[in-house]
Amino acid sequence: MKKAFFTGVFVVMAACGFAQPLARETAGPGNGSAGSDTLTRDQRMAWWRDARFGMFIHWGVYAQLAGEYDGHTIGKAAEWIMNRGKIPVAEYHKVARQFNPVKYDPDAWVRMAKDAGMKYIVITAKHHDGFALFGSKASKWNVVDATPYGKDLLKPLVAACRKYGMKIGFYYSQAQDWNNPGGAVARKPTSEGWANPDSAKIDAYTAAHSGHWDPAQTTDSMGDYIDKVSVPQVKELLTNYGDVAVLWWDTPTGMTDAYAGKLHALLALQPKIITNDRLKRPDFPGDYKTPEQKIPKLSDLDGQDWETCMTMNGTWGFKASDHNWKTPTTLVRNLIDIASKGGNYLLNVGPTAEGEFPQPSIDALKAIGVWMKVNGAAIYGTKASPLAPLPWGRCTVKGKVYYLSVFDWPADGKLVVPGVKGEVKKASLLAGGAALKTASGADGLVITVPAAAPDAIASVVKVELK
Ligand code: H79
Repeated sequence: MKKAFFTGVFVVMAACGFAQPLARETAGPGNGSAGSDTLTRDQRMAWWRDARFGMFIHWGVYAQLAGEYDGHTIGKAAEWIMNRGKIPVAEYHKVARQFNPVKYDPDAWVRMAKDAGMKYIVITAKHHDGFALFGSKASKWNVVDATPYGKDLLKPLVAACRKYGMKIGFYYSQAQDWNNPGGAVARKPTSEGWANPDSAKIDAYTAAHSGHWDPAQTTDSMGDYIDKVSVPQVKELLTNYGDVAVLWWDTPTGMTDAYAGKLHALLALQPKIITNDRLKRPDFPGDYKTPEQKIPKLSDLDGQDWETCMTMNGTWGFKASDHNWKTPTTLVRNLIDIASKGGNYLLNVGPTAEGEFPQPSIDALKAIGVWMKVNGAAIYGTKASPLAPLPWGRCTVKGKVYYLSVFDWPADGKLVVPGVKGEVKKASLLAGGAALKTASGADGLVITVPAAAPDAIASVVKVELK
């Protein structure tokens, strides 16, 4: 009883900005020692380190535009269209009045993620366009109040995640917001692919107002925006949806330690939550690093947890004209490469405005799932390779077991693995389970493999040491 009372007081104090929450091991400035009932970072991170593979979902009003405005294709990333096209606030709001995702089937979404072998989902609760996918009392610019659909999009997704044992996390653009007044703008708007007739006027305004392009964006200060929108909405997200596994901040433009402290304090509402490193640099490092659209080189890794987020084509939000899809082979090999370096893969889907995954994403998820069903042991709960880089593929380890994912199958039937120390108990193929002969040669362990690769994407040889 006593403990619960103190925790309650603590949360209220923290949420009011009186105190930094001390209930986290990895916090911002001024964080003291952790309380006795506090989970350590290792405890909070355990599921995530085992998971290795998650789904990012970028969804919002921009999906309605699908990369096109006024008959023109704008910019590269479709979720940036409002900024890249200098679209006025009132015009963008009109787009929301068409957003009606009647084909939204969160149960099917979660099943597709699960069948692909993904263990968590992170969805854009609010992207830089400020549009909340949830009912919010802090701003009318949300799906319930601003669209004909009129229903919270997160609630049923959270319910489906619970049903299928999927962890759910929220992406929240805490600083950048192009619709709620006072929100920051990280990059000057442009007319990429489209000449906005009001460009000259807009450019003059932009130059004088830190990148904003519409007076409606600057009727409040950033401090007011943080207090009136960002903090209350994060509080809503961490209060109204049960357990939230991840809070994924993005673009800390204009953040101060004071703003970040107010947002960070809210994490006390979810003692098990983990966060990325984008709340504010450098004093709020969060729990893991977030290389975007790239897989780090071994030499760039420093022992910290990390997650590569990546698109399946070239855009996060749905873009009708982007057909530049990565092949299943690339996606699976990316996942293996990432696991072999000890990271996670957060692979994006950008649903349409109607609420459907694009068919190429569905197909890719299915193909990944086929591989994962046979070879998932080489990914889940594994650690980075202790071996020097291998010319034919990648390695992950789990205790005394090595998983060798072979991209380039040896033509001579001999897979040479330098650097394996210890006696082999058993070597086998994950596909089919056939046992393989091993011998120790001058260049390392030599495994005799069948003439043809069992899997054109990657064949996994499991080596158990004594
Ligand atoms: O949500 C996704 C991106 O929209 C977001 N982070 C991922 C997870 C992001 N925000 N800012 N940035 C990434 C970096 C800025 C990229 C930009 Fe651009 C380069 C903005 C304008 C030029 C990418 C390319 C977006 C539009 C064109």
